[in-house]
Amino acid sequence: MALTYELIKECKQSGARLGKIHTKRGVIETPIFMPVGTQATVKTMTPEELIEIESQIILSNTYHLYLRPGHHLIDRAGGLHKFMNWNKPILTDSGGFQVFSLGDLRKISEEGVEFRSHLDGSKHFISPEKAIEIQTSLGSDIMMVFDECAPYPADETYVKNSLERTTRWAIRCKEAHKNFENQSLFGIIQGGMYPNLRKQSAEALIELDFPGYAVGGLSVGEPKPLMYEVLEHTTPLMPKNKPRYLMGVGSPDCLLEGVIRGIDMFDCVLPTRIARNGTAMTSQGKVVIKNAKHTEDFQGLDPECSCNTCKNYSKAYLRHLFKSNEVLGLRLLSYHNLYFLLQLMKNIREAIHEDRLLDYRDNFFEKYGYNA
Ligand code: PRF
Ligand code: ZN
Repeated sequence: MALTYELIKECKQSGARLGKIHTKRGVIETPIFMPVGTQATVKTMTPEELIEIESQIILSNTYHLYLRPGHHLIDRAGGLHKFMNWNKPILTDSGGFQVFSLGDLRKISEEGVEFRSHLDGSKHFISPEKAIEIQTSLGSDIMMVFDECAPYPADETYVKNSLERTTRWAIRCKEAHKNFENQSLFGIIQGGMYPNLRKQSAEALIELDFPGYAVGGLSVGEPKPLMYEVLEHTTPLMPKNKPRYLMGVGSPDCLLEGVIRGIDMFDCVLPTRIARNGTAMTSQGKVVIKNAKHTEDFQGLDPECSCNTCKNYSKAYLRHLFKSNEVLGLRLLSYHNLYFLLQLMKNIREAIHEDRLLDYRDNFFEKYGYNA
């Protein structure tokens, strides 16, 4: 068995859980946020810096690495960990979501998805078997089944057909997956915004006995209260003795609300993406660093943050870097935003441990604002 989940404690105030995921590359304390390294790099961050801010696991993408530099090259390099110099766990997404995001450039059939590369327009085909082959070459610790993430809104018939095909694809992924001593394969629950379809998907996948389960198809444009409602229906259907992963979610409010509804793992490009356009997440809410009011503000970004960016650099300096298009600005803000979210998760774990998660959430929102 490549991975086990140890349930340490259930929150007395909510559905939150404290746990540990044991992998061959170390223990992951949950709930956890996973920084995203789509192209075998968490944008602007060295792996040494990721360690410094206590990242426990990162996410990478099958689709992008298959197209460039190619999974065979990464295999020859000794696998993704060695290729990018990251020795802690890596989770790879299957490519399903990325391929489906291509819009006109793709064609879905029972067999798989035909698509054109966003890089050079060349034609490719990814099937469930191919997605497993690629992830096996990459050598990720956790791989994801090849799924379809239905758009929002979508009618019930469409979503039902889509989730049933996703279930058939999950069976094919499981059959293609051979390296289970070293790599764990997670199932992905789909079903859109329909509680009955979420139930159908969860039951079918639980039957297949994956070592972990993700909730896919959320944070695709629906209002946040609806996402919370769907989660409330879905997590109680998921096994207690396995990790639960909410895919593509990473704003502070959604992390808190997700944990409260029983989610253990999250990933999102949000912290690094908004950092590169000059937005910092801070304990007092978002800071838009180019704003003129920071011109002569010689204080750090976040008075409550003890990351290297906040300890050593002023808002005036960071603003200057962004106004001058200096790359150091992107690095310093990415570093802070990731530190901020990882620290938030650490605080959440501590609050669950001490049975005060709901108070922690209320205090957090009071300072941060609800419209995160
Ligand atoms: N499926 C996969 N990856 C994903 C999603 C999904 O539904 C989402 C939805 N938010 C993000 N990433 N495979
Ligand atoms: Zn900071």
